[in-house]
Amino acid sequence: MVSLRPASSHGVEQRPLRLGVVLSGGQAPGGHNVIIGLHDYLQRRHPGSTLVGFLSGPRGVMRNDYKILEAQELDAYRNQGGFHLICSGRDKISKPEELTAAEKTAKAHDLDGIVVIGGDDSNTNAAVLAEHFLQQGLKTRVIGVPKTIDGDLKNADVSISFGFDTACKVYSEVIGNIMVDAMSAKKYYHFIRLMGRSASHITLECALQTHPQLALICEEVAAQRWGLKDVVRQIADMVAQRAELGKDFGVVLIPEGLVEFMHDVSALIAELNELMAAGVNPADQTAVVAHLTPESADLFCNLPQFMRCKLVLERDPHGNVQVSQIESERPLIDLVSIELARRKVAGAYNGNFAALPHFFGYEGRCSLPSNFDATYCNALGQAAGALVAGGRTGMMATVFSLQLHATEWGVGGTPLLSMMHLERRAGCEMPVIKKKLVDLEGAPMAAFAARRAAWAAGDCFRAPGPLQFQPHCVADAATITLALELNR
Ligand code: FBP
Repeated sequence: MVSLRPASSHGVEQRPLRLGVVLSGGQAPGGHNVIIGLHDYLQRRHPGSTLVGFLSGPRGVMRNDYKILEAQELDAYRNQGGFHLICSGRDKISKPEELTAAEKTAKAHDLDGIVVIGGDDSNTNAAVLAEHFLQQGLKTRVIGVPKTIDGDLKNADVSISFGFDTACKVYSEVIGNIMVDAMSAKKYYHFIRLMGRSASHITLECALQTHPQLALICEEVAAQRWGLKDVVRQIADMVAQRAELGKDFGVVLIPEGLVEFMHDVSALIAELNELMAAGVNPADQTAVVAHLTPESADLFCNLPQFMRCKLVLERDPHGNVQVSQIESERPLIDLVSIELARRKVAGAYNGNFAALPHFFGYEGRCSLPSNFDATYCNALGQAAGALVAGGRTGMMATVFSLQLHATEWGVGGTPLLSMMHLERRAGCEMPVIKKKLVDLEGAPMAAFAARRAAWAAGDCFRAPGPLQFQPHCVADAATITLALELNR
């Protein structure tokens, strides 16, 4: 890890630099501020520099599709949501011909560096690119910036990826509104699926913010080896317990990645991944079933048709199942309904169960950034610029001491290689940046576990309201997750 310190201009090389920047993967609030922070850094420290924005993600680097980013245009994007200044994409730069195309682009612009703003997969790409440029003797440095609302790109040196803070606050606002409605009407259970591909950080933070009746945490589901039936039983137990108290309403939070963590469904997905990598046509469900183990075939056939279709959807370019398109809240409602009907017949449940499905995902990814994300992103952009100027490559820009006021934050960089491990993707072992899942022994989980029984039985709803309306101290503060993790 390196840490950056302010230097006086005296003795520091101030020659103009030529830098490229690319947004990669899903949107996250604050992305524009990273680019603006980078631009501000260049203008201040290396006047006359050029910033090349590659369009539509890594594809723009490979095709040399770009625009030059100037102060006047950038000003209109300061503190705005979205990635529409240069847009993003999920392409990978990994095959030899793709690396050669990126190399050609770097040479064409005579780039001193490229800043890759992305999540774990995109930063894996950044590491590969940095290595390739070094091997080819290019002067172009590659620096990553930790982006993803999922909050799973973190480690000892990276406290949180940008976008997590804003997305959680936006989701918490709407969850809070739904809770107030549930408490007013007293007739519905709301099943709310929340974005976050694998890890349940978003669901956990939203639970800490809003106090739902039940929040499933994927990492706990995996640790307990719960299957689909166990999850359904958990939810039905809570509904039955509340029915005894005369309450037929509440809110259940479901992490988007749940399907990949229930042991039976995850075994099925792993088998499907191998079949698809081996060339079995996913559209031919008879052929698919013929190749599955009896347990997985049984589960697959008992899933609703729409879910079967989603499970065999083409994987994204990084080999991931597209969980955002799997509406797991719908079959869960159906299965809980069936379980409660069974209990009713057995005389073990006497309530009325009416449930509504919701999905909160894309609307949280492009919101105006919170004060925290806006400031954090600007600092990340400046750090990335300083790392390139300092001749570093294969590093991720970092900002530390985030639990303190922004004036006391520090900036630096940490090697991308130190974050990698081997993972099975598209049928083979690949070195990728390791996702940080929820730590079941960590402070946020402990805080949730200590309160969830009370939240299940009681009506302890909390509606935090829009982040723009919160008093300054709240809007500036980071998430409860970060406060619990860093303020120990
Ligand atoms: P990144 O990891 O690229 O930041 O993307 C995160 C995410 O928002 C996930 O939470 C979600 O599952 C996925 O993107 C949706 O992807 P897409 O935009 O391709 O539908």
